[in-house]
Amino acid sequence: MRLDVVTIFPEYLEPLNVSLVGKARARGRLDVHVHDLREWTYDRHNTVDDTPYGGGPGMVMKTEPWGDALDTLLADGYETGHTSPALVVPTPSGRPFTQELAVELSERPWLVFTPARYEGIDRRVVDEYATRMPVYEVSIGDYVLAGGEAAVLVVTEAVARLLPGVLGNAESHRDDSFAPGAMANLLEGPVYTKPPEWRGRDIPDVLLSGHHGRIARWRRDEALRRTTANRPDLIERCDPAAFDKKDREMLSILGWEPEPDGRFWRRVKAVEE
Ligand code: 6GU
Repeated sequence: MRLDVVTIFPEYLEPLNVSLVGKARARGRLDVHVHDLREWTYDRHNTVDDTPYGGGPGMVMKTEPWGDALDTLLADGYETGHTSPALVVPTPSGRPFTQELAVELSERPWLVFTPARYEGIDRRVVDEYATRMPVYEVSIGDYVLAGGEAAVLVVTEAVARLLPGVLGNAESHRDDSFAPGAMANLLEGPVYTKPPEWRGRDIPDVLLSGHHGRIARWRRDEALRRTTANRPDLIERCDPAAFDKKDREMLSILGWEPEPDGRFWRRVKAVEE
C-alpha cells in the first residue's frame, strides 16, 4: 500500500517510522511519502492560509498549494505504477472513523492524506479531487484537535495493522473489540499474565482452571460487564439474537432487561461494577 501525507508539519509524522507502522515500511508492506505543503508555495513567506470569505474567525488553507502538491504526488504515484488513489481528509466534520472504515481503507492500494491546520482547507480542493477519486472525510472522535496530523497517525495505525503480513498472526485481529462480528461488538474484558500473584493480587481462579468452556464464559461475562459500564450504546444497538441465555442472565445481573419489543436492553437499576 502507498501512503502520501501532505502537511505543514512533516516532523509530526515521524512516528510513522516507529513500531508496527515502521516495521510494515521496513518490510515493504507500506510505501510512505510525507510531503511539506510549503514546497508548493511561491511567495517569500511561504503562505498557505488566508482570511475566510464571508468573514469570521481564523484562517482557511489556500487552494493553490494543495492543488499543486496533490497534482505532483499523484503524477509521481501514477508514473511509478500506482493506481486507484483515495483521498482521506481528516476533519472534525467528517464521518466517524470506525473499524469498518479501517477495513475498507486497508483494501485500497493507495491513500493520500490531507491533514489541515487552521479552520480547514478551501472547499474547492475536495470538490476538485472528488471528481477523480473517492474522498473519505473522517473524524476520529467528538473533540477538536489543532490539526489533522494526529488523526493521520491514528488512521494509519488502524489500517496498517490490518494489512496482510503486518501483524505476525492473521488471527490476531479476528476478535478485536470492533471487528465485524466480534463478540457481537462487545468491548474486550481484562487480561492477565504471570506472575500469578502480584502485590497480594491473584489471577481470577477460572483462568487457571484449564476449563476452556468456563474460561470462555467468564470472558464473555467480563466483556458484558465492561461494555454495559463504558459503552451502553453498544448494548442498545445489539441484535438481541446476539445474546444467548447466559448473556441474558449476566445482563440481568448487571441491571439490564429487554424492552417490551425485545429489541433493546436498558439499564433498570444502577449496579456496582
Ligand atoms: Cl480528523 N481533525 C481535527 N482537527 N479535529 C478532530 C478530528 C480531525 N477528529 C476529531 N477531532
